[in-house]
Amino acid sequence: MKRKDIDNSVTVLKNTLKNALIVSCQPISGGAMDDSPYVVGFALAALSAGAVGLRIESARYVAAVRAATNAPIIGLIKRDLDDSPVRITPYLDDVKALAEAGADIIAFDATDRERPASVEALAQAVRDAGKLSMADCSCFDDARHALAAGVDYVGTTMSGYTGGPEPVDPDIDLVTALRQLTPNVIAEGRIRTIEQAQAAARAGATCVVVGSAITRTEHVTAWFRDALNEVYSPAPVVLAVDLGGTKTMASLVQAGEVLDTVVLATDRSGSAEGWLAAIADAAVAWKGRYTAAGIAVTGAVRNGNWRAMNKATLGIEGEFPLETRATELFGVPVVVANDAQAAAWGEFKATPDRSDLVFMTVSTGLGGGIVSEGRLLRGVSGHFGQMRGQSDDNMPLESRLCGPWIAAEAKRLGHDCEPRAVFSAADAGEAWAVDIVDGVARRFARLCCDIQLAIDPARIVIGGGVGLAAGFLERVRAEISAIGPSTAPKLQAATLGPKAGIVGIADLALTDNKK
Ligand code: ADP
Ligand code: BMX
Repeated sequence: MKRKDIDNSVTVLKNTLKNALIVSCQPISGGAMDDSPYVVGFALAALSAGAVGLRIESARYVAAVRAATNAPIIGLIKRDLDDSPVRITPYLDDVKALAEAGADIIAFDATDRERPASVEALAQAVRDAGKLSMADCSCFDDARHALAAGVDYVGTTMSGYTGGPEPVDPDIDLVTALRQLTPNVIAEGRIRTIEQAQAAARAGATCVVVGSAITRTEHVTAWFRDALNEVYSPAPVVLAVDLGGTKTMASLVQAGEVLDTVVLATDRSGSAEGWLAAIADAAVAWKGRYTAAGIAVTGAVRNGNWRAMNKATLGIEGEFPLETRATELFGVPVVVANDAQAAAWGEFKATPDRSDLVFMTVSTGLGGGIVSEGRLLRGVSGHFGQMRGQSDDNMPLESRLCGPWIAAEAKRLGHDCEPRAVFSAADAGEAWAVDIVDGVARRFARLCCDIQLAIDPARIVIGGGVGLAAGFLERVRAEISAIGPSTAPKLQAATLGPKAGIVGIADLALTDNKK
């Protein structure tokens, strides 16, 4: 074709795609629809109902669809490479194959990641083949880079797919952002509903690509199946309790979601029977709504029995038959566990990260839990606050690390206040408070480094009233870097905050049948 004819056909193509619906016809690899007749069928059905363009994966399917229609085709090739996370049209030869198969526009991954061919080289290869290019971007910077390399369209296709949990909703904000760079923005990725497609168009997309919601029968079927399951067989509701040395939380939890919560002060002069009665009282309005209960408690739990490791944290007398008494009281099957172990499990289940973790709560006492190779360790494991260190006074570490010590130390220095106020004073730079808080942070940092040496977890997750107090983690990190990098753990604040124990014990209540 002559230059002028090419320019004309590009203008016609760009005008055709303006304000258009493009349907992506990509069967699930190896699925029942993964064959040319189905792909062609979906493509022709979509075109017959008003789609203007198609997005088609693989040279084979592009050729098959091209033989059946003259409609614009965005072609791409997906590959799973060993040495690069880039999947969409990674090679220059892929561009050639798609052009020869009849694609009008060639889409490729334009993310800033390890890749076999650069964005510049791919954009040039598409131009050399006389086709238009679509850069599948994950963010604003990808698009800016791709446009500088001369691409014709930028798409939001890769947003949410370059790390971290996959979002559910489309990235409409990215459409808006890319419009600052060019009018040639294609909205693509997780557009499942009519409203989402309209939102993308309103945000300024020149055209909108819809895939799974139209052409992946397996996905759409699963959406409906899951929605119906919620009605026909809803997840069980659990009464979840987290009984600590200072406060007691009781919640109704369903599928990891906390539906309702009450918080009471733990009566430190009370008894196990009294604490259970207070919980039953607080939860009386929920009777009939839950079918199982999980009770996480400060102290050691073995074979359903409960006892104190440190009576200063909570004075549980002797060995209390917690599981038996709670089952009688609540009238449903009950699972019991240590509070910090339950929180470790809650944190493990809260994110898709399956790496080993140690959880530590710095609260009335200092408790902990270990999840190793997907399994929660039980017994007294994780009771780091009970370790004695190398001091000669035989005091457990927690006796100089937690809320009660902070309050006692403040009082000794003439400041009769709660730990929360000590933290505020430290933030305001009051020397006495800085000394207390930094001392706690230093001792806790040493403990974290020792745990790293003992277990080498991928992460140490911190919770508890003191652990989550504003500025505490930063101080601990500073102390850790002073100790040295070779033992430095990766510290994270609990994703679930103070609800880690509640969510964890709710899950254990349904899944834990070994005691
Ligand atoms: P429990 O030990 O009952 O599980 P918490 O995790 O709330 O309860 O820990 C209670 C301890 O944490 C108390 O000593 C309390 O004073 C202290 N604490 C609670 N909130 C804060 C805060 N925002 N800043 C500092 N200390 C706090
Ligand atoms: C203590 C110990 C642990 C508990 C931890 C945190 C008792 C009563 N408790 O080390 O079992 O996990 O405190 O408990 O011996 P909390 O009350 O501070 O949340």
